[in-house]
Amino acid sequence: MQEYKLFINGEWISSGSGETFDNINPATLEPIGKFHRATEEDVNRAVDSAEDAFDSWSSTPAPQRAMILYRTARILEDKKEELARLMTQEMGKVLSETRGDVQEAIDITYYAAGEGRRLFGETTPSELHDKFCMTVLRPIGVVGMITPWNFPIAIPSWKIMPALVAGNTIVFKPASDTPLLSVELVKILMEAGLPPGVLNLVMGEGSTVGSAIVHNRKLRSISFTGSLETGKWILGETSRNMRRVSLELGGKNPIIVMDDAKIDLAIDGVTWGAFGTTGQRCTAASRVIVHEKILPEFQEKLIERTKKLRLGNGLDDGVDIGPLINESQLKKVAKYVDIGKSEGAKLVHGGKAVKPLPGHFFEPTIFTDVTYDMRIAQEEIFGPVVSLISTPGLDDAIRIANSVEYGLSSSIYTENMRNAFRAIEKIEAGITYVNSSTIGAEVHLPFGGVKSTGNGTREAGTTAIEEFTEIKAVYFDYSGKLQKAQIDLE
Ligand code: UN1
Repeated sequence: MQEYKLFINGEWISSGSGETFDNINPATLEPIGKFHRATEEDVNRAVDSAEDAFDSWSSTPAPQRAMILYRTARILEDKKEELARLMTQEMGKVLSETRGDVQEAIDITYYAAGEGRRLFGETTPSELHDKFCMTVLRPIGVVGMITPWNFPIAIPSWKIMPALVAGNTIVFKPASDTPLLSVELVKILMEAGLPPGVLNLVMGEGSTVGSAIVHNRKLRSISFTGSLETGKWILGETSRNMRRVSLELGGKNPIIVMDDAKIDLAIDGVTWGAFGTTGQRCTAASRVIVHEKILPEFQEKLIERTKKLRLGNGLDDGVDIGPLINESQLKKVAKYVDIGKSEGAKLVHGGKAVKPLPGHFFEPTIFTDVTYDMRIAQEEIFGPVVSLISTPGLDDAIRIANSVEYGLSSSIYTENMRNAFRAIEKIEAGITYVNSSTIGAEVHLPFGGVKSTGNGTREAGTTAIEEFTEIKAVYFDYSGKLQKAQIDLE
């Protein structure tokens, strides 16, 4: 079986312990490769190599850094199909979605490359004579990145590309369920001309490798996408040594369907939002808050549509839903189905693990008669389980939408402008869609959420650069004499 090593200081090297872990295809349970498991010393070596590379990389003019990203984007385009196929084998989601994942990486790479000629600061008059004020952006330094398995190339690219164009150097740990696409991404960046040491790849579990990243004080910033539990742990651990932390955590994203909505359009959106990526997106639609007047019709149509979805290997034509990523996710989803039943929700479709292939498949599952406070309507399941909640009207629907700990994505289906704008104004979330599902964020808009979804940062969009730069205020006095701000005012 093929072995994949760590990438430190421009070289593929074996882990210090020589240990490896297997990467398994979640549909077939066939092994994909052996990946080197980094030790704490390996992580520290990666950080030192990024630190050594920082001076030269951060001094390279940003438009020249950007040229490497333009080349990267073009290679990603050439390899889109190959990468998508590898991703389906590694992660399980269907080919049309893995193509989308690679496209998202291409999009953010071009977008970040464009920022190379746009790292704008501000200029402003001084309150004093013969003095000029401005802001400039500086890179943060060596940054650590820890990424999830559900978007194996898009999410690493959201972080890596803006960080690189801004002049940072990187230590990057992908999820241990999907390290292959990260290896491929690193190879592509190197082929595009990234100097050694600028990007270092360490692989392995969060409890060891992730922890070594979080505890290495030379890292000036940690960017993490993953679970709320791990996010809280990272914040706690880093609070003792004052570092920047950006967290993108969970979601319990609602779709409100009003009685004036186009029902078939809403059914399309709910099916895609709840069962796309087998429900394994932080933006997945897991609660559908439906106006009571249309609930019976909506429910019937949703069940009818869901029955048509085919589970299987994401590489095969006609398959709509791939497997869950691993055994522990399968158990978690099954546990939540039991919780839903015991809370008194009505299971009207799905609810079981199935075996079209040896892997971790779970039927798309619909619960009705769900109340807003049940655990299945409050906690992130990260699987193909959707809860239908009845509502008498918009104010109540918005209250339910806001009743959870998270606030990432949200959506409303309505033909009434007033309802739409009220939802935009009142729903507590980082993203609100009108008449489309909760998933499908585009890279040139900020991505992130409120409440426990994060700590206030946003990725992508113009905020992508904010996440990876520091602002310096510059005062340039050309008066030739001491001038005191706030005092020498006339
Ligand atoms: C995630 O689930 O962590 O908007 C990211 C979307 C995708 C990104 C999802 N573009 O669903």
